[in-house]
Amino acid sequence: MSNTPVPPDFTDMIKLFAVTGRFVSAQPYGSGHINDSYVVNYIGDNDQPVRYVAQRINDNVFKNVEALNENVQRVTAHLASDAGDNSRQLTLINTIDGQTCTQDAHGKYWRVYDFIEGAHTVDRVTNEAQARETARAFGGFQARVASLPGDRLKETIPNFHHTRSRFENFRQAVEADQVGRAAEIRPEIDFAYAREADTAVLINFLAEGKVLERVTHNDTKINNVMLDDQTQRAVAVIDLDTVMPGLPLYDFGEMVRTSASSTDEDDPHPENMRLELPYFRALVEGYLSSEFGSVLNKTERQHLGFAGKLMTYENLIRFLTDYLQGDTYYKIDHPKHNLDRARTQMALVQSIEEQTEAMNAVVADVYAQS
Ligand code: ADP
Ligand code: GN1
Ligand code: MG
Repeated sequence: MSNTPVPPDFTDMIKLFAVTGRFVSAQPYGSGHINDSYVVNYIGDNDQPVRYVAQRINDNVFKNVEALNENVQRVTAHLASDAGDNSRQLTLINTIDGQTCTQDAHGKYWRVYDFIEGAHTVDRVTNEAQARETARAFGGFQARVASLPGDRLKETIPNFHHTRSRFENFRQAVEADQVGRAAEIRPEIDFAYAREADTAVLINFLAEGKVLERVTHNDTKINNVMLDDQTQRAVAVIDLDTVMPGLPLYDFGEMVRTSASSTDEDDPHPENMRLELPYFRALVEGYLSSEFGSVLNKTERQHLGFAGKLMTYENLIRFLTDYLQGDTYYKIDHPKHNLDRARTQMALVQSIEEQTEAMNAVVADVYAQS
């Protein structure tokens, strides 16, 4: 996914941060759908190259950037206090006057992170070890943020995984049909409407006290975990913008969507998309082996497969909503990008439905062996 080019006033912005040495260059970086990310190359005071990641925060998506920054600051500080011998954590670089971010001349917010070196992200799972590591990393992350001191984290995007309200937004987008695209995507709309009942399941469990709210990551897609270049082990969880109260099943479900699937989220050939059972097994094994594994209760354990379906469904209706509203939320590279994304999600929902029993049997088997 292309980021917008480096803006002309980039160097004015970056020199406000407590980065040391001499600025060399900056380039668009990464394939996230939300923020504009840039890798920034410096020559440090010791004449060695040093890199940073600068991000322009998407204030269309995050309406309260102050609250977002406060959350990220609290979470990164907490992770740092518990880092042990792992020095590779997401670390904010403050501005020279001690702020976590700054505003440019256009009022846009910028922040800077240390570049996590010797590690990489992947956009698509290609082996079981990656799936296992992803689940281990996010499970470990959930275990660590469980002891976050202080008040409840702010909701950086209200109702982020409230699938019922996501569905209502979708229905309204279909009815408003703002840019005249609804007729073209009737099969996709009907597919989503037919599964409306699923949207209430986890919300009802929460209301009935069958599952508990915890601090969760909420965006556990595979490219939000960094893997060591040599060992391929997970070294850090990144993209902390949506860390806030949520359900562990949302996090696990989102892992299923991107780490147990057979192709890219935006593969223009949806027939390539299916649920890969061996990757799903690796995810369950990785999650259970993490510090968080023992925290899950019976209802959560029984719905690990369903969570994968629900989160894939949620992404389906979010991509369709954005398509119907004229592509204002996610970055797109071409006019039908959101539709391509929606179609792979639809294929994945279908594939999960076809393999539900097999997925539940995998969960039971992994539990029996643990
Ligand atoms: P978005 O919200 O747009 O997804 P991310 O915070 O996930 O933004 O960043 C986009 C990409 O940039 C990540 O997928 C990762 O590849 C890279 N990235 C982000 N932060 C770092 C970092 N501190 N060190 C190295 N790479 C990073
Ligand atoms: C966005 O920021 P990124 O690319 O990691 C989105 C997720 C979606 C995902 C779909 C804040 O994630 O919720 O599941 O795209 N993040 C936000 O690929 O909306
Ligand atoms: Mg990301």
